[in-house]
Amino acid sequence: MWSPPVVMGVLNVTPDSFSDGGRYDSFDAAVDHAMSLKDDGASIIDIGGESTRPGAQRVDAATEIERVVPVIRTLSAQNVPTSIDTTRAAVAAAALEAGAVMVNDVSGGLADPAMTKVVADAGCPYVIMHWRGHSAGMQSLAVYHDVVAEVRAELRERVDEALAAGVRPEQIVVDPGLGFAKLAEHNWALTRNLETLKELGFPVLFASSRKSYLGLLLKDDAGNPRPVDQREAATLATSVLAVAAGVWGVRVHDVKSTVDAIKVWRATGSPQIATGEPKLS
Ligand code: PMM
Repeated sequence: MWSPPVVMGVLNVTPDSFSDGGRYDSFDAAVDHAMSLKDDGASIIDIGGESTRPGAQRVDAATEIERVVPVIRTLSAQNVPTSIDTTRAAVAAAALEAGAVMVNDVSGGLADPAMTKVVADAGCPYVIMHWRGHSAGMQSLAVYHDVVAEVRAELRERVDEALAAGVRPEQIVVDPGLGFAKLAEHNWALTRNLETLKELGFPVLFASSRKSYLGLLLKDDAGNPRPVDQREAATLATSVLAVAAGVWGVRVHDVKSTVDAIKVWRATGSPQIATGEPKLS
């Protein structure tokens, strides 16, 4: 169940995330949804208590902890593996204490210098995503000469800093951070060049699910982007392409269709199965 490709189910316990914001911000709704993601075949449930959509305002750490910890604790008691989606060391520490088994830091340690120590001490898998700044102003940072080379180099810096803080190489997963300080053209270039990111030597996580560049691709004749709830086929297409390119995992909202699509890909007997740590088992 844990072997690559890992399917990470998204659960945002927030009132304002771009896709599922406001749907699972009560404890019961969040736990129910996590259980259904698990039944659909998710390897792990990625739980966030702060929206990272472009332009989002921040909440404080106490609010984030209040939102995620009871859900993580309940799921852990039922043996449902969870990861904590946060940029804050205090939130990561509280989530790990409540039973989370992985830290997903969209800032790759940039937002909070204390994060790498928490992860090093926990010894858990650590997702280092490419990031240039908090959501409120991040799209003004989407300026690149060569996006693939720059994302790779900036991820390398984050990885080196994590290693210097005592994180072990086998804990690390890297993620290109689609949509974070990136325009559509940057996301497509990164998708086309996953091989270059794999050359960093770490498993790659790919997270395109329902993102706005897919809405732009599928815009109608009047130029209106495809609404968030109608981007599932495009999400599946990109996720399967990424799996076929050898990523370690995909982070998605619709786990069931992703698991089905990966079964289709597997049936082709493709040799491109990602290998390596972390094994999450
Ligand atoms: N995107 C979002 C949130 N967390 N984590 C990783 N590792 N990679 C991502 O691309 C990523 C993330 C934003 O999407 P959401 O609001 O649907 O969770």
